[in-house]
Amino acid sequence: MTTRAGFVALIGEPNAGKSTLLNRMVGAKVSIVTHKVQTTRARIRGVAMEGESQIVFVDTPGLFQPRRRLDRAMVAAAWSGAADADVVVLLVEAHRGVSEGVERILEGLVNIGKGRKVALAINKIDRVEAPVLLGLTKALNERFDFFETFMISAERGHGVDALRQWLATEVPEGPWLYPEDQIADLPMRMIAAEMTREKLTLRLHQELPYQLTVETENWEERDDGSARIDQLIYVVRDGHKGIVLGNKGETIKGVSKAAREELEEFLGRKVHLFLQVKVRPNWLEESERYSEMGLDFKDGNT
Ligand SMILES: Nc1nc2c(ncn2[C@@H]2O[C@H](COP(=O)(O)OP(=O)(O)O)[C@@H](O)[C@H]2O)c(=O)[nH]1
Ligand SMILES: [Mg+2]
Repeated sequence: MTTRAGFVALIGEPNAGKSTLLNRMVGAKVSIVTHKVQTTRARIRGVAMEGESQIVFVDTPGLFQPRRRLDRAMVAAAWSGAADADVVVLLVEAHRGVSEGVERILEGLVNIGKGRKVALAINKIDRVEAPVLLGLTKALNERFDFFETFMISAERGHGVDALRQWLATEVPEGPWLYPEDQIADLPMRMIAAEMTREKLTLRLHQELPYQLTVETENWEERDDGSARIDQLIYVVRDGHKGIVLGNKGETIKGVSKAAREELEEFLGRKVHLFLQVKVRPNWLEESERYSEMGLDFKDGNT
């Protein structure tokens, strides 16, 4: 029996549905998802098995025109995720079509795509009528020589099996890269921090979610089988701290409860979650914060 294993990078504009697709492929929520752009900050790997093939999906931050240091580091992580992969899947939103952002990614793909299979996945097909899909498939394939085109709904699961089956035949022959039962290669403390960041992102508005970060400070296994997890939320301003806490602490309480419930489900045991908010005006310029997120600080240099 020949086994196969390889890396598949999911790239696309922010909000294209990359993290949703990764979670569906893996069958568990390893990458956080919100309706806001730039939710994913680091490269997150999720492992899926298909027959004798092990497909390691690499979720990447969205590709967009970066402005801040964090943006630049995120975009660099996304492109290098693609450059390291055996197969690249570009996700394009069916209802948005060939946007300016997609045009720019196609230009970037010309370099990355050499000697590498690049497939197109038109996502969110649940949002458009069939004729739109045909036009879009044609338009995109005229601009780039895609190996295959798939039409999917990452959220509803349409077309996802066909994509996974195709990928299983495209990853190179070789031994599996991870134990069969492993679904992600992100440290648990980072997954836990991401869960809290997701809940914050869902509850806070405008720029605030982009100007905060969450780190797991302490993780203690207790004798009764539960875990005590302490996390720090870094914000850049005093005013932000007040907003994160909310009136009478309502906001942080809601965040803490939602994050704890999700963690308990993920871990299958009881969790005591303690959140603390700290004002740290310069965290976006601190290299340690980047390494905590799995990003390269230097990539943010101009
Ligand atoms: N209608 C629809 N929405 C989707 C689909 N896939 C993802 N989404 C939504 O698109 C938003 C962005 O998804 P996410 O996976 O975070 O995108 P990412 O930024 O590319 O990782 C979320 O609100 C998802 O629920 C889909 O197939 N159909
Ligand atoms: Mg994402």
